[in-house]
Amino acid sequence: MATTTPARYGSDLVVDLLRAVGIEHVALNPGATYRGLHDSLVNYGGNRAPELILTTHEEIAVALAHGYAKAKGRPMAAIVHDIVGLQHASMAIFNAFCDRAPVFVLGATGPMDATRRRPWIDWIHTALVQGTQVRDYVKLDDQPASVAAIPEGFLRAWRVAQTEPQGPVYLCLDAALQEQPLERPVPLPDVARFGPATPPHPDPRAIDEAARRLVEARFPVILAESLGRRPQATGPLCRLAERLAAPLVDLASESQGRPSVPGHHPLDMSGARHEVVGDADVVLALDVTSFLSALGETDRSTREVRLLNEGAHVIAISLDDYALRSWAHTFQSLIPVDLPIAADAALALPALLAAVEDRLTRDPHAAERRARGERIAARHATRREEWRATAHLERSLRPLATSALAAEIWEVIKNEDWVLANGTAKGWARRLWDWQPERSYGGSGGAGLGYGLPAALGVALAHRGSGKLCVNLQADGDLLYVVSGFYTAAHHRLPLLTVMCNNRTYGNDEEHQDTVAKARGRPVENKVIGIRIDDPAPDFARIAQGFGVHAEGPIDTADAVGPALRRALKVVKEEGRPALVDVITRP
Ligand SMILES: Cc1ncc(C[n+]2csc(CCOP(=O)(O)OP(=O)(O)O)c2C)c(N)n1
Repeated sequence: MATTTPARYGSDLVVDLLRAVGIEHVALNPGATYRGLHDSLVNYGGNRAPELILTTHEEIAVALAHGYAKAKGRPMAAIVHDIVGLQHASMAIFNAFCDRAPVFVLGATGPMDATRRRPWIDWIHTALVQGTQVRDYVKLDDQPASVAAIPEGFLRAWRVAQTEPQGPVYLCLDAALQEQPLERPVPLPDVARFGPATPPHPDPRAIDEAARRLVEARFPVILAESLGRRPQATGPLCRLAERLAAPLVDLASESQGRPSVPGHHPLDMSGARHEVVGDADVVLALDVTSFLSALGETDRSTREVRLLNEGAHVIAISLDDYALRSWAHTFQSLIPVDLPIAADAALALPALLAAVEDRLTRDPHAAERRARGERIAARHATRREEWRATAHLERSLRPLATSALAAEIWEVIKNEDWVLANGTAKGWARRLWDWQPERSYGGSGGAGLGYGLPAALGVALAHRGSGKLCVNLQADGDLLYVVSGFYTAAHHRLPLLTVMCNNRTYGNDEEHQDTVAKARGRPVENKVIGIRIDDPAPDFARIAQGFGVHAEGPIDTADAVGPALRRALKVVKEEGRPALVDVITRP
């Protein structure tokens, strides 16, 4: 039912709307273009539901809302000041776009009515149209031109952000409209009637054909990349693989997707694509965009891609075709797909599983299938054994190997109700921990650095009070873009355990400079110039302490990690405060 708002100003109405749709938190960095909204949130809304979360950079505000959306399964809002705040926010908006995370970005502009502008600043900070700055990587941008039009613009953006395929939206609020006194009450629509549409299910005929292909296949392989956007997909995914005796390859850790394959599953062959993809005659790709990474191998020095398998019949289930944009080529390489199915892959899985099970009630290849499953399981077990042995062998290295660090962390957290808010310690968390995909939120999506800490803070905010232990495996280079996120962590008492995987370098680039030097026959030792983060090495423990965060380090032996982590864990669990342990790892 529509209600009438007691709001007195345009920006009060925005608070009513935020509250009506259930947005609990608003991350912000202040700015005069939304002073009206800021006042309304504090003095009209009482700074409760939504509560302000103060960040020191707009990139942090948006990345925090990004992490929150993934952990909570619903959007929070970030408010960014006019042109300049939006420019700072744009990197994080791009990440959220690539990650298909529903982030509700509210912005503001100096009055579009030029007679209402203050000299200088309101002019240089006003654009026509501000949303064009991020239009290529939001699902929708809008700028209501009257107070009466605000509810419609707001609710459309709210709905669009959450409709699959999800993504960030940008709603720009004119400063003059925010500050406009309301002459008469503005009716507030019944927001329950503006929810997102149900996601698309697959065509049953296509599912039946996919089941036929998979059941008749000599060696079917299942690839997943961002399927973990819906944690409920993991159950049917595993059952499908078991029925087919098909290896499961989770591409998430290689490509910043959302994990969906449990690490202990006997058919898990993630990280060993090359061992199975080449033999496949049918490939089932679930929510996969990086087809070339999935089906090919890239030569680091020449950039040449060699396809591991050109003949396999490809069945692809995703909503990618509904998420196309022309500007950034996030759609990636066009590869032949024999059976493309436009549907939410997680929703398609139960139907596909049922169709496969139906066909397998009369399976002439049951014995062969069983033998294949056993072969894959044996290989899976060997790989896990090798990883454990590597971590054990590397334990004495100083500074630490990432394998040994991941093993030490696991010893401390394994009995906790943990979630991994960011990072994987170069994949070692997946290899050594009891890896349950629903406990992990994947990467930035857009590979834009400056994501880890703020997104992890969003995850910690989403889980605050739930008893879950939020862990952030933090790279140093990524952190240095957004290190002031520690202020937000301490100020809002966000219980996050950050462990630095501090290799004191931009490791990925060091590898590239190594590759180029070798290919060109130039001095490899120069690969560290303009790359290493040392001389002086930032002291992350002191930096974090300076923001009011419990911190220890630098630590460079495996033996010292456990005790420091236990002390940090106590701070996080018992005091509900953030803590950091800075561990130096091998470049
Ligand atoms: C905003 C942004 N700037 C630069 C890059 C290029 N880049 C990709 S990986 C990387 C190094 C990252 O270093 P760090 O976060 O310490 O992780 P490491 O590779 O050492 O594990 C850089 C600079 C990027 N992806 N995003």
